[in-house]
Formats: sequence, C-alpha cells, structure tokens
Amino acid sequence: MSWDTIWGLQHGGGNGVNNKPNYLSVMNYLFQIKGLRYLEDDGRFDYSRFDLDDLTESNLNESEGLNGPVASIFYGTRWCCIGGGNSVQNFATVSSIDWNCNSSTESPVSVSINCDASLGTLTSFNDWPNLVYDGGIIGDVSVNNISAPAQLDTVEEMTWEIYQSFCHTKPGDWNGDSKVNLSDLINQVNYVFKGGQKPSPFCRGDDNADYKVNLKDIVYKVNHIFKGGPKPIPRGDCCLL
Ligand SMILES: [Ca+2]
Ligand SMILES: [Ca+2]
Ligand SMILES: [Ca+2]
Ligand SMILES: [Ca+2]
Repeated sequence: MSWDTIWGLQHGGGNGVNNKPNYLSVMNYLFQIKGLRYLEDDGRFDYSRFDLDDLTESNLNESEGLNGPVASIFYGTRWCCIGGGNSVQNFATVSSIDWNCNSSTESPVSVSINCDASLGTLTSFNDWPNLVYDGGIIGDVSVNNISAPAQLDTVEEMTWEIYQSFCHTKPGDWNGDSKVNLSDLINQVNYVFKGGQKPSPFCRGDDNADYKVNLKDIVYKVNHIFKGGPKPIPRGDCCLL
C-alpha cells in the first residue's frame, strides 16, 4: 500500500496544519522524508497511532514535552527552532523538550514550533482509525475502514534487550553501579554546590523527577539513604527498578 492510495488524511491529520511535533505521522512533513523517530533512530514509516495532547504555542511546558500513552514512549519528535533549523528529541513523550531551543528547560514558553510565524494550538491525530483505503466500496464501512496492523516491533513484543536499550539506568544512581548510596550523594552535592560534573543521563541526578537537579534531590536522597524515605522516582531512561 503506498501513501497515495490512502484517502482521508491531510498534512496535519484532521486538519491542514503542517509540521506539528505532536502529530507523529508520515503525513507530516517533519517525518515524510526521514520517517518517524523511534528508539533514537529515524526511518519508521508509519501513520500516527496516537492522539496526543494539544500544544498551545503561547503556553508550552518544556518540562512536560509531549504527553502520551505508555505505547508511545519510544517515539521521538522534531520541531522547528526559531531562527531556522529543526531539532530532535528522543523519547519525546517522557522527556522534556527545549521548544525555544535555548538549551534550558523553562515553562511556560511562547514560541512557534511548527515552522510558521504564528502562535496557535497544534492538535494531534490518530491516523489509523481514520484511514480510508482506495479500493473499497464507498459507504461500506466494513470495506473502507482498515485497522492498524501490528507495529513492526510492537511494545507487546518488546524483548528485554529492547527494553534495556531504553531503560538502562536506575533512578538516583549517579555513578551507574546499580546502587543508590553515599557515593551518589557525594556526586550530587558536588554538582549542585561545587560545579562538579553533570549527571549523564541527566535523570540520574533527578531523584524527585521534576526535571531539575538541585537541593531538593539532595534532600530526597538523604531521606532515602539515611531515613528509609521513598526510592528515587523513575523517569526518562532512568527507569530500571
Ligand atoms: Ca528552552
Ligand atoms: Ca505556529
Ligand atoms: Ca550508585
Ligand atoms: Ca529534581
């Protein structure tokens, strides 16, 4: 089945607005040539499977990124940076997204992210339930409507290897030794107060999962290590339990 045998979709799914980062479909110019971003790679040619949250360009939350269902967590996205060029974020439904391309995470920000000059509300769209196949009998819903085939490597078929390629780090485990203890706390204090090295991935230092690494995380960790407080919270690729 080629793209042009599909009727009923526009470049924005349900409307004609193009380049929407929350419309993960080959109908979208952002993904038409390179394919969708999935598990840190381009090349997944598929229609959209998710109706994600709207993005209000005048009030974007960079910490939240794209909100999406569990099945969407392996998808990345692209968007247009002000001043030209586009940017990419892996695991975009669970990561923060630097919408205004200034290398810091703030909220709210007001910026056009779909390669036009105006601020608007960008809606998402789930293509599959709305595809109309050219070859059916018009009006015969049972023939015209086709359902989504299984994804090539679906979440249902996810192997431990695939899971680990995404989920490879324990929350709060700064030095990656699979334990959360005093050494991690020392690294954290060094970073927050003495300009020490940034955690990599960043979520390793973000014990309370608020997308910042600061005193609150130190308090959280002290509480966990010395006072039996709750474990650091999984987020992003810091999700090993
Ligand atoms: Ca920013
Ligand atoms: Ca816009
Ligand atoms: Ca550790
Ligand atoms: Ca934090």
